[in-house]
Amino acid sequence: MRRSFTVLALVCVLAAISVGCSKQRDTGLPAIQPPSSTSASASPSVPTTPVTAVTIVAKTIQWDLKQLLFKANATVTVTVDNQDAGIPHDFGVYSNAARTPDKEIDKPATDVTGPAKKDYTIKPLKAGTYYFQCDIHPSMNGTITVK
Ligand SMILES: [Cu+2]
Repeated sequence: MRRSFTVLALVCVLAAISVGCSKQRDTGLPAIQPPSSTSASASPSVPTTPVTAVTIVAKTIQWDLKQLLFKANATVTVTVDNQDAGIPHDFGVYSNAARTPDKEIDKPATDVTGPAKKDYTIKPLKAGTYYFQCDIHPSMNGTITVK
């Protein structure tokens, strides 16, 4: 009698645990993901091949890429995929992070208000390290390596 009560109690505890688990799974909320920038999938954000065209996504006032690799002495098309509804972004290139006006190499003529895409044509750059940012949100910035 005592033994069966113990077994029954154990079954109840297990049932409670599994119900608790399934409740957690059924919240309808998306699973919590580790930040992509610090996860093991670092390879997409650190390019290894210089390109003449790249798409950069603006979402929640952040770029998805912090490092770009451009081909030297070639016109490069940067497609800004602005996924922030009602928020404008643009893409400016500077010689350094001080980004004072005289250091600006490629000033964007217009911005793009999301959700929408816009191509920015970057004039040929010599090999070296440059800086990019959204002029509207300077915290959206990163490094361009040209080689
Ligand atoms: Cu912006």
